[in-house]
Amino acid sequence: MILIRYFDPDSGAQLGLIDGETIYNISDRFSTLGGWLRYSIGATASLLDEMRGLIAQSANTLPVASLKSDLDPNHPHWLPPIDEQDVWAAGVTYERSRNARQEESIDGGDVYARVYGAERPELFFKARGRDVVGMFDRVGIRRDASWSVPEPELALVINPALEIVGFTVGNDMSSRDIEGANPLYLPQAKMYTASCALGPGILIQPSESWLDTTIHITITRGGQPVFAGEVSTARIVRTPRDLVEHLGRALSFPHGTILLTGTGIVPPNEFTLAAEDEISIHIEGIGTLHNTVKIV
Ligand code: DO4
Ligand code: MG
Repeated sequence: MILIRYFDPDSGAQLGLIDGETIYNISDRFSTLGGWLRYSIGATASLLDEMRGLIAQSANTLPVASLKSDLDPNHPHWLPPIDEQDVWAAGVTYERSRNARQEESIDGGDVYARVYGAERPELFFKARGRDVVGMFDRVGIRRDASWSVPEPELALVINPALEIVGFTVGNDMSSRDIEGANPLYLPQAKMYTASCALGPGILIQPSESWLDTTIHITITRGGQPVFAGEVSTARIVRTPRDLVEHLGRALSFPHGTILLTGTGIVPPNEFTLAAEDEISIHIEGIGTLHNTVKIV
C-alpha cells in the first residue's frame, strides 16, 4: 500500500492511500505525514491493517490518473512525500559509489576507501523537507558545476522512535567535479536548490530488512535515452538498522525523518546532466519518480 501527499485545489495538501488505481483521502484522520509518523510509533505490527480500515471508511476518493503532471494549482497534483521532516543521506554504501568517488577525486580518494570499510557509516544532512522536489517537478544542477549526476537511491521512512515504517524513491543530485576537487566541498556538491527529489509515494512496509528489489534509472535527452542503469539492493554493504542506529545516536527526530541509503548506479565518467534532461527512477514495489532537470 502506498501513502502519498497530493495537492487539492480546494483544500491544499492532502494525505491519501493508493490501492489499485484509486486514491483514498485520509486527511480527516491524519493531516500531516508528521502526524502519521508519530501515530505509527509502537504500532508497526498493526499499521497495514489499520490503513486498510481507513480505506474501507474513506468517502473521499479520486483516480490516481487525475493527478496532473503539470503541477498547475488549479488541478490536483502530486506533492513530495515529506512535510515536517528533513532528509538525511548515507554515502559509499555500494562498491560502485566507492570506486566512482575514488576516480573523480583529484587526490585518489583514500577517504572513500576508508569509510566504505569503517564501522561508522558516512551520514550527511541532505535537505529540509520544504525544499524537497516531488513527482514531475524539476531537480537542479548547479550553474557553477561542470559534472552533474543523479543518484537514484532507496530511501527509508523513519518514525520518531527510529522504527522503519516504509520506503520511497529518492534522488541525491550531486556535482561530481565539486566533490572531486575536495571532499570538504561535499555540502556544496550535495545541498543546493532542488538537489533532492522524493516520490511518488511511500510504500508502507515496516521492516528491519532491505526491500529486496532493483533500482532502475533512465535519463533521456530530446526524447532519446542517454543513460540507463540498474542495481539490486542486495549490493548494499550496510544493514538498514546500522544506518538508522548511527543516525539516531545523538540526534532526535520528533517528526520522523527520511534517510537516503546511497547510490549503486553512477553513469560513466564522460556523462553529465543537461537542462531539460528527463530522469526516471523506478524501484520495483514502490513506483517511478519522474523529474526534469533545470539549472539553478
Ligand atoms: O561521499 C560522498 C557522498 C556519497 C553518496 O552520496 C552516495 O554514495 O550515494
Ligand atoms: Mg548519494
